[in-house]
Amino acid sequence: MTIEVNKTLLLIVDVQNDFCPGGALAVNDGDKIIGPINSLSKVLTDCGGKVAAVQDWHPQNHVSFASTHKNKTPGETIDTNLVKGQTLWPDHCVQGTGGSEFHKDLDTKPITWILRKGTNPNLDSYSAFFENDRKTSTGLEALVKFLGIDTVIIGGLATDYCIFYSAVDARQLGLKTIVVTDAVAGVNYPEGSVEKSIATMKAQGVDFISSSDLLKNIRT
Ligand code: VGL
Ligand code: ZN
Repeated sequence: MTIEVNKTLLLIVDVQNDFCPGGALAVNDGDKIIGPINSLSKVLTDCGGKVAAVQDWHPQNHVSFASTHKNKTPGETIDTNLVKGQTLWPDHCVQGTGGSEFHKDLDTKPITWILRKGTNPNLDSYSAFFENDRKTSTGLEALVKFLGIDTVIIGGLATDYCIFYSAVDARQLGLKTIVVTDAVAGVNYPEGSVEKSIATMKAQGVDFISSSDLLKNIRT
């Protein structure tokens, strides 16, 4: 795998307290991905690559929170004005709360851009590129184009939601897309969704590689 580092963007997705052990929407071993991400972001920036981080950043009473709706519990699905089949979650990543902060172990020094998504009270956004109506842009596409990026490397949480939608959208935008296997972890709700999402990403041309193998390619 050859990578032109100066056209490469590392996208660090939702490495926030609420998605890590002890958080409101904790992903199993969600904090284990931080070491590999820190190594990658350091090496990439040292070699002329670029790093952006994404934060899930919801207002209180967000449409994706079960608590916003009458008689709904997390895991249920609803049709909203804008989205058919929106999954409902526990309250998480509420703007300005500790749960929405980056995990303390994430090295934020190499991060140039921080993009917040899911800020519209009436519309969720799993993807870093397009919100859940699948047409409202977060602005990341414009940044990527402006910077002349042709490759995105993706790590973070969660494999079957924000990683999945971000990776599929990146492919749709014509970008070479690499998901780092030890730099992602999944919710796996419903059961089997991690496996299913990986199969779909592969079918869309997303590449999967371990951080150690990727680092070898970057350094040479
Ligand atoms: C996510 C569910 C709800 C994610 C965000 O980061 O994958 N999942 N909001
Ligand atoms: Zn969310």
